[in-house]
Amino acid sequence: MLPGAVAVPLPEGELYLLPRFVADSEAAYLLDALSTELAWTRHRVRLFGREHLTPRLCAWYGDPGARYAYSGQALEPLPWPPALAGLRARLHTALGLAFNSVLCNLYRDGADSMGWHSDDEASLGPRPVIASLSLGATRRFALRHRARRYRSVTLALGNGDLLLMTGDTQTHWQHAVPSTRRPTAPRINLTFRAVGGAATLRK
Ligand SMILES: O=C(O)CCC(=O)C(=O)O
Ligand SMILES: [Mn+2]
Repeated sequence: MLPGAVAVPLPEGELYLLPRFVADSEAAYLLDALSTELAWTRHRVRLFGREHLTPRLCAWYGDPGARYAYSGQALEPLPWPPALAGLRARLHTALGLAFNSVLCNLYRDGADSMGWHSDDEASLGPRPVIASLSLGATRRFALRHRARRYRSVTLALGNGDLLLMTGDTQTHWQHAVPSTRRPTAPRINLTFRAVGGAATLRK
């Protein structure tokens, strides 16, 4: 078992939560630093044949060549800034996970969101391991089974929490971060990925 991980029961999927993987004060510092230092932009995505801008800000970092095919477009990664390189190294040391890229999402307030999707791009391999680190405001993270055979699952992801999605999760489940009308402070989520499918989970 991964040190500090809580298994979240998910039929036909595999989900682990590591609450406060990053301590409060460091998470607050990272939120601040990454908010200003990363190259935030709204990505263009293709949904049902139409182009949209993401309802949040995004940035894509990684090793050279870790190109990410994302909703109809291929993104070339920017080189690792020190703060993201440090987190990637920590995931490797603490959990034995080797990632070559990270998709960063900035939810400026409750109106920013992420629609239903699975991270099932071919470039991530068949049973990808995705490590998702949350910084800042707590937001609802919802999962629904694609064939609707099981009840939806909702988690509250708070400052410093790390969520690992692996096994068949991306094959059978979709996830989303819904918008909310409640006054909501900014949140950054970093989803570390292995383009080429290299990360394995040590249990
Ligand atoms: O913000 C989150 O917690 C989810 C992000 C996500 O699903 C993604 O980047 O693919
Ligand atoms: Mn996702």
